[in-house]
Amino acid sequence: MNKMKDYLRLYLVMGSPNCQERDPVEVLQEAIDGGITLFQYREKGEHALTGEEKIRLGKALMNRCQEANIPFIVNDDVELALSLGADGVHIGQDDGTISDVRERMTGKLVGVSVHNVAEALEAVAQGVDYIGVGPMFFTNTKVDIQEVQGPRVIREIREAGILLPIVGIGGITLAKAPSVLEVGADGVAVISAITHAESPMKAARAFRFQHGMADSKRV
Ligand code: TZP
Ligand code: IFP
Ligand code: MG
Repeated sequence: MNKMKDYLRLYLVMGSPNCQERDPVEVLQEAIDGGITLFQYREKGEHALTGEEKIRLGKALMNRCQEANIPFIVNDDVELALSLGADGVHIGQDDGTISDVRERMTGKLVGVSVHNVAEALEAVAQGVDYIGVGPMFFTNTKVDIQEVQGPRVIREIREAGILLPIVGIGGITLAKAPSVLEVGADGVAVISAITHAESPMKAARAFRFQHGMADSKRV
């Protein structure tokens, strides 16, 4: 569990639609060089790749993660996660029952999106490895988002006695990251703060060196 908490420190979530004109493999490599600690392949939204192309990009991104010893998680798609040999999968509340996914991903990481204490308690009961709580702040990156609840939900989840590794997500910038960590998150998950940065490497590095996020292990 402590290892999972370390992995959540700076979690990059990304797919080709988040990279505009840039090569996603290059964006990921820069982010790795800047110190991300976990990666989720989320190929979603307008112009998202499908079929063979989605698989091919997934393999290329997974290779970079493996070279850097960073776990590679697939969003939503259990089949893809299993066929690629990914380290885990991240699912939403509507992506099949957690227990079914937990069973199919034996020995792998399973993360779940939660929005309140009740969903967090259910995730604990189902034996997930971590929960993603969001959206913390307003974001344009995901269209079907739930209501913005702010870091308060994470505080409530911690106050309910839940010790599970937690990452906050949604509209998190360098300036807002401390408010997410302060309420008990183990790390922050970001898309645009890194993928839209002029230098994804410098953006990642800035998060890592911010108060409470730097450690002696990497970078
Ligand atoms: N889930 C909740 S908010 C979000 C996802 C995938 C998008 C986060 O993107 P950004 O650019 O970091 O706000
Ligand atoms: N949280 C996370 C994570 N990923 C998602 N894709 C999501 C919510 C909708 F960062 F992994 F926790
Ligand atoms: Mg989903």
